[in-house]
Amino acid sequence: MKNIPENVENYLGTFSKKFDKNLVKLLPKSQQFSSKLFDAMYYVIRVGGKRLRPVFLMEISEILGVAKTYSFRTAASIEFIHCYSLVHDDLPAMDDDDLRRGSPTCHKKYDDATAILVGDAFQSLAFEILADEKTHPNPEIRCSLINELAKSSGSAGMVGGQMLDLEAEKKKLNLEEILNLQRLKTGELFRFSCLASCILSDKSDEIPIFMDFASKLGLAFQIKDDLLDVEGDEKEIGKKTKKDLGRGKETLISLLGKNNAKKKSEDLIFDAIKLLKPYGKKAEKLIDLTNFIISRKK
Ligand code: GRG
Repeated sequence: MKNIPENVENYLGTFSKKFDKNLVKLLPKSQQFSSKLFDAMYYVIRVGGKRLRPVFLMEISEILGVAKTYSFRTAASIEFIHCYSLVHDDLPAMDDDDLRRGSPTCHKKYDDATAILVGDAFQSLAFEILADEKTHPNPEIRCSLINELAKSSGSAGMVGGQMLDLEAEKKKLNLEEILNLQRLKTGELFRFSCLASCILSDKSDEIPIFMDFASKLGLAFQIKDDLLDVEGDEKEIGKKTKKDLGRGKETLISLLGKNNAKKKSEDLIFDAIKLLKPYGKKAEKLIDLTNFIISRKK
């Protein structure tokens, strides 16, 4: 395994340490606004996370020959959107969670209003980063990134998926409806991670391959997330488990059964990796990360 110290988990640990150090530098300076808001934004970043969307974006970008500064800034924008979604998702009006990434959720540590504003500020910051010419000198590329991130995270993307998820508490969904919900809520941000690398490299020929890769990756990630919710260790995962079960919500596990769901996730990862074969040795790290999506314990 070239360039991967010991195993993927170690590699991800090293990646996220370096990534977070630079991510913090993109936060606006606290002297310019409320220090409480800054502290809460900093808190959310500091409690960590696996940084999966950034690592996929940066690895695919490396394969496609994108400069690291460009891929890092774009990866930062997707992580800020992801962080905003988690902070808002944890609020009492949504999932009402006390624990995230093993630490008190933002609204528990601060308060609901601050958590709402943290999410809002992260969202604005993500687009501010993409609009800056440091992200790419070509304005058409920057515009395309902004457009795609808006679509992935908005009403026809993550926010739309979250709305369907909230509505799912009151009605039973069938498999097709669940797949659509998950594609929007979770899959869309993974789609952006893979698409953004193609946009940054200006290699539109690669888009169909990486869009196919992203849809398989996103669904496999979601199945694993559902499996962890059913059988994962609360302490290790760092958040409350068995929530969907408790609310009587249909999931891919309840509809497919645990074994079929597991098999489905393995098949998806197998097929996703097959798509990377043409990239040869250059894709070794990406293949390891793709396998990690279903081997992870949190
Ligand atoms: C509130 C607009 C809005 C959207 C919320 C992301 C989301 C939509 C809800 C989170 C609930 C959830 C558990 C979704 C399943 C997939 C998911 C996003 C899991 C968390 O992602 P990880 O495992 O988290 O990458 P870390 O903490 O590692 O960053």
